[in-house]
Amino acid sequence: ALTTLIGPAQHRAIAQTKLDEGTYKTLLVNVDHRKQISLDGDWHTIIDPYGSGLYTFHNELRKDGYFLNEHKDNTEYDFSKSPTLKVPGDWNTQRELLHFYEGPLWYQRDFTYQKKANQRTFFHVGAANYRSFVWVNGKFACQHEGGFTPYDCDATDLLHDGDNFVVIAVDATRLAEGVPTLQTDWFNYGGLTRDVALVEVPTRFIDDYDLHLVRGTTNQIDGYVHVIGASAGDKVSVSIATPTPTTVEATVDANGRAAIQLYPGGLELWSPDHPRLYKVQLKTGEDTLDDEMGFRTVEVRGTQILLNGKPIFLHGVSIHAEAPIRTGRAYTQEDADTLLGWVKELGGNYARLAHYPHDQRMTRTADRLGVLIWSEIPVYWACHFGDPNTLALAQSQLHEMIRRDRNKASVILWSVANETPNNPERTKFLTTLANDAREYDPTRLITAALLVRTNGMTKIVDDPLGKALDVIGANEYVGWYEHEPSDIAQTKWQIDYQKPLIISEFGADAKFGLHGPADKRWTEEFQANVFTQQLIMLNNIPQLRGMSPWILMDFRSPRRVLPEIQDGFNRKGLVSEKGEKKQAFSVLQKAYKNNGVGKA
Ligand code: GCB
Repeated sequence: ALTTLIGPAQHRAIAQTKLDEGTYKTLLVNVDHRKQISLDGDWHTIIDPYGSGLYTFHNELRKDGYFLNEHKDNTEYDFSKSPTLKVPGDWNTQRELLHFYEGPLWYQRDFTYQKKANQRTFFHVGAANYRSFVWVNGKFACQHEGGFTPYDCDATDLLHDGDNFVVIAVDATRLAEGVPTLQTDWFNYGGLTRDVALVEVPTRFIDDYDLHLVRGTTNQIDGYVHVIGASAGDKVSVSIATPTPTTVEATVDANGRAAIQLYPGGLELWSPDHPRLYKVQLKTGEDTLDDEMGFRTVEVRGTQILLNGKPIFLHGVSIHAEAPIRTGRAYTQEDADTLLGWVKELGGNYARLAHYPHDQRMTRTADRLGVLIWSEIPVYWACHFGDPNTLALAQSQLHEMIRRDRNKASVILWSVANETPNNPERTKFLTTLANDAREYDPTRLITAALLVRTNGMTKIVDDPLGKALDVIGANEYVGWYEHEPSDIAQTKWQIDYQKPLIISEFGADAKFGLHGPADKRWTEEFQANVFTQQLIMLNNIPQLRGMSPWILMDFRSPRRVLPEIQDGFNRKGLVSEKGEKKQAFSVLQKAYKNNGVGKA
């Protein structure tokens, strides 16, 4: 009953449509180093709240939907006369009319193309929130569900020489059984929110690889290269431009996979203080793929997190993919430089990228700047943990996240969830995800942000999900959602796991420029005091190994409606959405710069 209040049946029709053929099967790794024909820019758009571009008046799938991009006498739409939106970019902040619109919305663009022999062409979408359907020259190419991970659809046979067009229907309608589910504390920016491009590869090409430093060593790099279009016995080579450049050749097996092992000479290990990246080149047949990679190990020993074998403390902050100054979904290099620049300015060595995978520019930039990264899938709050389709969806987003970023030295933590309700169904669901992540990438640490129980002035970490994790993440809001700031320092902690603990969130709202006494909520002084008291409390937790307070910058959230203070923004930022620093910024900066918290 509630779902019909959200929108008429057809409003949800596109988001819930499953077209049977063409679900993408390929996901190109390191696509930003591939030759691309960018399709960024102005796309024609049609707002289609009833889904009439895909459904007939009796709600059957149309054979002549908007995807045909027709111009007949009786055609009742015309992309060429419809207004444009910028790609990449959420639609909500580009046109006032679309501020709270969740879709569906149709995108169309013309482009010219020349087919080349012995080549495959993929249509790459960096991210489209939440579901999207791609047609090339009127033919269905692929669909994707999940708003924060990339996909590639094979357009080789759909393209022709000369004029071509592509139509993408994007629906950001929230679905109860989706990932994320209906309720979140962030804005549901819809649209083609990241780069769109054509990517050309030879018919035999590298789609995926993994190269990582082996734990306990300082010069052994293991992994694999996966090749599409290869025959067993085909060769691949991997070169690393260390002071003594090292190349290894390997042979592809019947599954297209070549195991790699090499010992580069003079390898300097990557760390936040020394974010050394090396040029890496992979080759097979006509395909050459370059990368820039750092090499380091990360592991847990008792309650320690070890980076390159040495204990490390994570001085960090949480970040949403929200664009500084202009607001809206972040996607530019400048956005990444600004956000991660603030982390460096704080004296931080770590960022939690909440609550979904961010644009690849963030992890690339973190590699370059030396910022350790926690990366997360949007399994957030009350997902439908009993639904096997929801699990499959979470698994595909987990896979896509790991696959895209597994060659980034900065990324050390995969998080499977945030603040989920503690019940057996949920524990089973998330344990499956944690085990999947570990199996898919045994070189990193698995975590989740747990809710913490309260008993009087004691915070208790005993969520059974902790058993499945390498590192315990815990969110707590002592001094904001519970108790007063003056209670924080006396709060005791009972942690049932002998594992490293990261306080993945704490914080308080403050409106930039609002001043008053330290016990007056919403003022900068109140927030600064919460940070001061929290740092005292956190210093007394012996197994604390890191923190990522909530949050670097104010971000848009429809839940935050208090006039004159929130006005549609969660105000827990250390800086406002315009980049103005609040007092708490310098409280945290002083602590991080003086190493005033967290002795590893
Ligand atoms: C939380 C959530 C985060 C919210 C934050 C808040 O615990 O993990 O997404 O934005 O609290 O401000 O309430």
